[in-house]
Amino acid sequence: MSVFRFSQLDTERLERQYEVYDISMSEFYSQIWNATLKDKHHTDQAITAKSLLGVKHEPTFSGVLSFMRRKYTKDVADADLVVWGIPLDTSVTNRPGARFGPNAIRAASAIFDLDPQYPFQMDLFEHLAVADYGDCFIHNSRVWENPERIEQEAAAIIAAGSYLLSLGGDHYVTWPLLKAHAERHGPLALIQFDAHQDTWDDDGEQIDHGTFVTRAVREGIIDPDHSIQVGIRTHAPEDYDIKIMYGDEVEELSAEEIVNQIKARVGAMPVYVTFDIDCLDPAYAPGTGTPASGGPSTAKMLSVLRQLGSLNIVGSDVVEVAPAYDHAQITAIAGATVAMYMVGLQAERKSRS
Ligand SMILES: [Mn+2]
Repeated sequence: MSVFRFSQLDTERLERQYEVYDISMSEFYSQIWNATLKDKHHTDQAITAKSLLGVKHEPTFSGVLSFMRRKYTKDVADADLVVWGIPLDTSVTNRPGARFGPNAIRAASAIFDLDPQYPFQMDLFEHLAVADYGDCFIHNSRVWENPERIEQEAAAIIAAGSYLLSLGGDHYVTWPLLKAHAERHGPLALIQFDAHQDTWDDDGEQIDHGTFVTRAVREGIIDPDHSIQVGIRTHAPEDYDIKIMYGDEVEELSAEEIVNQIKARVGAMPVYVTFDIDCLDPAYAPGTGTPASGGPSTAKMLSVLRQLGSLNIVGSDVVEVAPAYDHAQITAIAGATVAMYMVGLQAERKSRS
């Protein structure tokens, strides 16, 4: 029987601090179920949780939805990792709707219940304190004010020492996020999972979801020599010497071979990971603004992501989930799983430190 370690079970019934203990899966389930069944207040932990640590269990089909039942709070002084929604979708070229992405991802993340999360085989929140910071205020008409608001609020979260995991929104949001991260870490390597290069021309003022890479290169925010794009299925006029792994290469290579190329490119630099959900084939992510056929499967890209833990990842985002075009939450679940993996990599890093 496999044995998992749990601690800090944050329930009313198990309120006292648990010693770290080793129990079997069946013991664990019976303990937490017994506690849950006896406690009629054991719901809505997005607002009732007392700690940012510990696995949170409640029925997957009910309750206030935060990302993975993390506590909603603006007080993130003690948070190792902050999840933040940026519901901006005014810069798409085709289908709008990614403003509903953050809450679609939160809703889909309810399926990550009390289990030790596959494939990490651990309670991701045993040592990693994670808060859901809610959403950035996005003005629907004073749209020119939104970029600075995103950048300033992101910078404040990062300055407090937290790892920031942002949920888009369209891919414009990565631009102010990259700037905020570079303020703290200096020039960054970029790993971009995407069907599109996002290297279209930009006059420096437009708010566009296809130009963040252009701006980041021109302003020295990212180092092209250490940056890589994975899954590209379109041609933009510029590549800025960023390494491109096209969709057909990604199809031919194994996940391990893709990982080796990513690691060789990034090296020891601080790296930002942006995951545009349209990197995945529309079969795996129909609910997005600019779908492109010929992309990889969710399984393959998760396998790649899983193997990036040795890199110095300093921030990340998941963008372009647009639930109005989704079916059966396929895309939202994929987005939530990508985000969960990003949390998992940081949980492993915290455990190692
Ligand atoms: Mn993109």
